[in-house]
Amino acid sequence: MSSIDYIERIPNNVNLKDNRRLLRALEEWQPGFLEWWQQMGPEGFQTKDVYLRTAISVDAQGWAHFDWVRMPEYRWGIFLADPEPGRVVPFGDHKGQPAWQDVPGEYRGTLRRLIVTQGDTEPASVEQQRHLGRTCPSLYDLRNLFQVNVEEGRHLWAMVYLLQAYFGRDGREEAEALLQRRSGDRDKPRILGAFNERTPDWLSFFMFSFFTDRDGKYQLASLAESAFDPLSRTCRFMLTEEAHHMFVGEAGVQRIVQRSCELMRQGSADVRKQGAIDLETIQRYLNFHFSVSLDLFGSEVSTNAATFFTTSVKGRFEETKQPDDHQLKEATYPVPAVAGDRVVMRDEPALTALNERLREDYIADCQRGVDRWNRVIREHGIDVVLELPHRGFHRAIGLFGDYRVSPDGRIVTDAEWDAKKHEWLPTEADAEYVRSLMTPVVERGRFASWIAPPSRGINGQPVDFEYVRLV
Ligand code: BYC
Ligand code: FE
Ligand code: FE
Repeated sequence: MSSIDYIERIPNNVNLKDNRRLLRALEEWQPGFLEWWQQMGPEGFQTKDVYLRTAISVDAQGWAHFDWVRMPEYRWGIFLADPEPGRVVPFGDHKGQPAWQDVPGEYRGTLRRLIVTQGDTEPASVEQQRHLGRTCPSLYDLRNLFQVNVEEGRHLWAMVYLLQAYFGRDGREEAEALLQRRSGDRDKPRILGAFNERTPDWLSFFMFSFFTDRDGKYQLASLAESAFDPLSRTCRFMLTEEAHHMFVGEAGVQRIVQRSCELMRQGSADVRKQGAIDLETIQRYLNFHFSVSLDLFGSEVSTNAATFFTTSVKGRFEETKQPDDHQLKEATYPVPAVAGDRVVMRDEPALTALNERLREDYIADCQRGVDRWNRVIREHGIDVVLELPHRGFHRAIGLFGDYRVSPDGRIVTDAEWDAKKHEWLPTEADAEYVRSLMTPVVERGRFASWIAPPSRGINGQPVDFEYVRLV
């Protein structure tokens, strides 16, 4: 492919056409990306036209341009939010200094590692979701899945752009390695735990988009505060796309809840008999996805987190709105600790407690979504409440990784855990039942038995629009 075509193919606002070195690096990387997409991207449907949103610029008109596209021809672009003139570093040791337009030598390793960790999650999620198209509950949902997938692909481009543009040879090697690791692979797994779990069915997919993409929101928001301005601007633009991913998750679960509630209100004692998913099973899936997503925030007490903040590399959620000195050298923050068989709170230096603080912001945001699901249940006159389990429940990373914690926050014995875990986490029988529902529905305007239709379509189109052209 000639470089002229290439520039036109990659919508960007980073002046790619005048940066020959970067252009060459991306040209070398792109075939590997496309090969990865063919191999590990959505299974089937690669030759079908999908009604997709493509970002072609960052302004209000351009960032959500809708059209019919075959996924391998999606124009994965590179966009940074507009620069804030005179931006200064908002926190840490470099607070008040001009934001960095390049990577300071002493923080190269730290920044590279954060960017690689972020970048690794993007293709991982595409890999996890690659089989789902075959069992879609509707054309509308199929399109939403593919929208999320191509945008996660673009998020990989966003991180690869930073690696290629600012990290020289190391950056090129990391960009290559991002295409080599594979979700769930024994020898070359993805970096973070949740991204090596399977996403075998659509209930898992919606839970993942609600809980795990929301980790993306909080991590990206923290990185958007970074002194390294290109990272900050990249993340700010990614956040606009992230909102749709969380919408897909929240609305998906809500429609499943709604369907079950409708059947219950009609007098069905066992909604499984009518091909819907019972609220108990939904609660167990929620417990699983919430807990593995909590692990993504790292340990309660983390010197890594303190270093990221002190060096002005990674801030807090809404850093500039925090009413403090943005350096936190003397401050403390309560974090959970275990005393006997109880979870208590203990003050730690605020700097080392930053992971926990971000996790708390995240939990509060999750709770708001769960409240909206519960409103649907209540409106059907049903006396059930979905609940987030205690943050110590089913954790692998940090303090709670060493304990068994019940959903209501008690430290329990192995015996109690073994006796109750079937009530708390999806069982093999749950998974099998949910799997049994996963038969594709691809007629326009039709929806699977276990999910209610959405209240409206995408981009003002009707719900029965032909979102994916299968013929
Ligand atoms: N799994 O001090 P600690 C998204 C490692 S999601 C495996 O507790 P730290 C998306 C850790 O690396 C957003 N390993 O943690 C969503 C460290 O290793 P070393 C992704 C883990 O470093 C859906 C050691 O344990 N973005 O965008 O303070 C679809 C001790 O770590 C895990 C980011 O994560 C784990 N869960 O914080 C698509 C942002 N947790 O140093 C996309 C960038 C920890 O001993 N990453 N470890 O070798 C970060 O900010 C940090 O790396 C973390 C960990 C918050 C993840
Ligand atoms: Fe993403
Ligand atoms: Fe996402």
